Amino acid sequence: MSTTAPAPATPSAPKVNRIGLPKADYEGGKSTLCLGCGHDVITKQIINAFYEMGVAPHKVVKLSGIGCSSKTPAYFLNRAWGFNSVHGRMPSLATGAIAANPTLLGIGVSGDGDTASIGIGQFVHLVRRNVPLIYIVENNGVYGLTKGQFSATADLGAKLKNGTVNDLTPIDCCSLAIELGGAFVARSFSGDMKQLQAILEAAIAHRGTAVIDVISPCVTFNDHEGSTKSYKYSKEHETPVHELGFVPFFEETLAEVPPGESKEIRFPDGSLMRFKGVGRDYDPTNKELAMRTIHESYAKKEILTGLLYVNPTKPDLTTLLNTVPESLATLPDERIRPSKETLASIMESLR
Ligand SMILES: Cc1ncc(C[n+]2csc(CCOP(=O)(O)OP(=O)(O)O)c2C)c(N)n1
Ligand code: SF4
Ligand SMILES: [Mg+2]
Repeated sequence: MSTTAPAPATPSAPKVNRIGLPKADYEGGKSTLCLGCGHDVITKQIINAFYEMGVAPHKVVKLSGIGCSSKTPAYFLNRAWGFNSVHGRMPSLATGAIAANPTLLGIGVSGDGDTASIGIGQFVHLVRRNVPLIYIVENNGVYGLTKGQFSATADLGAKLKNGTVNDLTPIDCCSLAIELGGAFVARSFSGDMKQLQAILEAAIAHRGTAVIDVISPCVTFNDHEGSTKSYKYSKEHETPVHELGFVPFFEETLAEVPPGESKEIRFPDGSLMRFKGVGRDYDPTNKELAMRTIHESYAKKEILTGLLYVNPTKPDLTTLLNTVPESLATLPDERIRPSKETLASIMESLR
C-alpha cells in the first residue's frame, strides 16, 4: 500500500473571453422574477452575447423603465453603468446618456407596456432619430408587474385568465419600427435561445437603434389556454424567416450557416451576419418585403421571427449631429468654451 498522499487537485483557471474576463463578470444580482418567467431567459442570453462579443462591462450603459422586464438590468452586467427611469421614459434618458458619452454601448430593456402603451411617444422618436441603443422589448402581452392587464401588443381575440377577450387592434413594435426608419429590427422568442443570441450579438455590432421584440411569456398571468403569448402558443406558432449565422469580426472562420448558401450583411465593426432562407425567399434588406411579410404572417397567426429588416449603413444620431466621439465629461475647458474672439463675433452677429 502506498503511503504518499494524493496531490491536492489544482483548481482549473476559469474559461475567459477574448478580453480575458470570465462569464461571472457579465452576471448581475439574483433575479426576483417568478420562476420560469421568459424575461430571465433573455437576461441569460444578454449575458452570453456580451461575454461572447468580449464587450468590457464598464463600457456599457444599461437603462430601463418600469415593469418586471425593466427590473432585469439589475440581473446582468453588474459592473456596467445603469439607470432605472420612470415608466416609459427610458428612451429620452438613453438619448441623453449616449449624447453625453457616445463611447458607451447602450442597452435598454423595456416591456410591451413600457414601450407600446405609456412609452410609445418616446419609443417612436428614439427609433426615428436612430439613437445608438440596443432596445429590447420583453413582450408578454400584459402588464406583468401590475397583475396582468392587457397591454397594447395583446392580439385581437386573446383571452385573459378570467375570460376577458381583447377586442383592440394590437401595436406591432416591429412594423412600427420599420415604418419609422428603424435600421435594425428583429423579433425573437425567449424559447429560441440560439436565434436570440445571434440577434443580440449582431445588435452589439450594429451602430444605431437595434429594436428587438422578444416574445417572453409571463408564467403567472399570461401562460394559459387562450393566451397568444404563452410558451405553448409561441412554440407552436413561431415561424423563423431564416436561419442566422453570426460571425464576429474577431472570428472570421466560425459560422454555423456556411457561406455560399446564404445572403451576407456586414456590420460597421466588420462582423458578418449570414442568412439562410427557411421555406420562403426573404431579403432582410428589402423594407417593403419585410412589411408585407410581417402583415401576411400575422394574418396566418404566425409569430414571424428573425432579423426582419437591417440597413447597417444608415447614419446614427451622433454621426448625423457630428458630435465629438468622446465623453463630454472628459473634455477640457479649452474644447468646450468658445474663445473670447468667437463669443465677440457671435455677439456682433446678433446686433
Ligand atoms: C407613470 C406610471 N404609470 C403607471 C405605473 C404602473 N405600472 C407599473 S409597471 C406597469 C406596466 C408594466 O408592463 P410591461 O412594461 O409590459 O412590463 P412587464 O411587467 O409585463 O414585464 C404599470 C402600468 C407606473 N409605475 N408609473
Ligand atoms: S408577473 Fe409575469 S412578467 Fe412578472 S416576473 Fe412574474 S412571470 Fe415574469
Ligand atoms: Mg409586459
